[in-house]
Amino acid sequence: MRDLPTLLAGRRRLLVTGGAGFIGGAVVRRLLRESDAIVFNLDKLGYASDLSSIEEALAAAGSSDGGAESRHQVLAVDLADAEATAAAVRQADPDLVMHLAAESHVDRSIEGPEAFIASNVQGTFSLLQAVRAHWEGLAGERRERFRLHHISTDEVFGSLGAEGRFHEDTPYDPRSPYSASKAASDHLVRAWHHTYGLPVVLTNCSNNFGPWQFPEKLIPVVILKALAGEPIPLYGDGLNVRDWLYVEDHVDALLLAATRGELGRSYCVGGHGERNNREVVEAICARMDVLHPQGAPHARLITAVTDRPGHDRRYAIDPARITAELGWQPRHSFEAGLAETVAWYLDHAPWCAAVRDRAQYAGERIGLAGRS
Ligand code: NAD
Ligand code: TDX
Repeated sequence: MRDLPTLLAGRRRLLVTGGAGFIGGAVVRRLLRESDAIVFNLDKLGYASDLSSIEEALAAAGSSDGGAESRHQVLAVDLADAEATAAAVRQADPDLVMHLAAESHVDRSIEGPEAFIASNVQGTFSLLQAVRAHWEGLAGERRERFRLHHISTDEVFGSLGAEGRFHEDTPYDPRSPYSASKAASDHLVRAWHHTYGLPVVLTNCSNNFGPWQFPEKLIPVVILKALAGEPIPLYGDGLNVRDWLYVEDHVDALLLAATRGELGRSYCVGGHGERNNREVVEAICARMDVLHPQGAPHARLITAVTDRPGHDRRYAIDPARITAELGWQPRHSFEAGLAETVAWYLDHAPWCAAVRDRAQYAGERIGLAGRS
């Protein structure tokens, strides 16, 4: 990948929404480490948010988060609040917006869909209106260069059978409250491009994994259950397939699409990493046997539990467009990324405990919506 300053091509003021979350945090760290841009991190600082990875990165670079000249400025704003969002966009005065803020956990969307409509639909609408006003006020080169990059998911395309892969022309068919809210946000972004001319780029990515992911998603849940010697919950028959991508490879794709993607175009991102859930869980248990032999064999903890309501069977991405047009390639194999991730969680047990405590989430099953 080209170096970041070359990609940014003089864009100095970057607004990242959701930068206190898992993927947004990885984007912010990369921007702080590899460019001299000022990053405005707009986040409602919700249950899944944590800034310690960014604070660590700033400390390593010998810089802090406090001063007026700080390269990292946190804007604690809920996008569902249109006025606060407009004020935050005016304050950031951005050359580029990367929109990652969203409620992101499917199980929580089954339990409480309202928050997903508020953040993902209403929030994206507020942001689009605020960004449109900002862009219409720009002139000259700043207006020419400006873009909004909307970050979305492969789940908008629905569920695959045994064959085929999602691509940019796959019809939308979302089936969970989460994926429906993300599909709605994609449609809003495209509408603002077609109707108002807002310069946008979209990406739809498959399942991410890596360090600093809030421990409610499959991979960190399994690591922490195995470490605690507790039953590892495998939904249904364990044969649902996801296309796993290491988070830093997603960040590569996002920075390419945000800066080099064709306006109005979307790019599917996936890592050629298809695995069924049983394979993923067994691979984690095997790593745990090496790194935490006291608990071996961890696979004895794998426990079939009631399936997720409406559980999508298979996701898989054909990343041919982003590979051919933008030169993107994943740099981590699933095995290498997983080994790093398992080791990272074992080294960060206090962080996991602290973020779970703060979120009042102890690792219990969510999202059965009345089933048991
Ligand atoms: P995350 O839950 O770890 O972080 C999301 C962040 O957005 C949180 O810090 C949260 O506080 C913030 N946020 C949510 N609603 C907000 C609002 N109304 N106003 C301001 N901030 C708000 O999620 P993630 O896994 O980092 O996902 C980031 C984005 O990438 C999401 O848009 C998600 O749909 C998309 N995505 C995620 C994956 C994945 O596997 N995790 C895959 C493809 C796409
Ligand atoms: O304890 C579990 N046991 C289990 O079998 C959990 C938490 C999940 N699962 C299954 C459900 C899925 O088939 O594992 C698979 C992965 O589940 P999640 O980690 O919850 O991810 P998924 O539902 O696939 O959605 C993720 O990928 C796409 C992200 O959470 C989304 O934000 C992203 O858009």
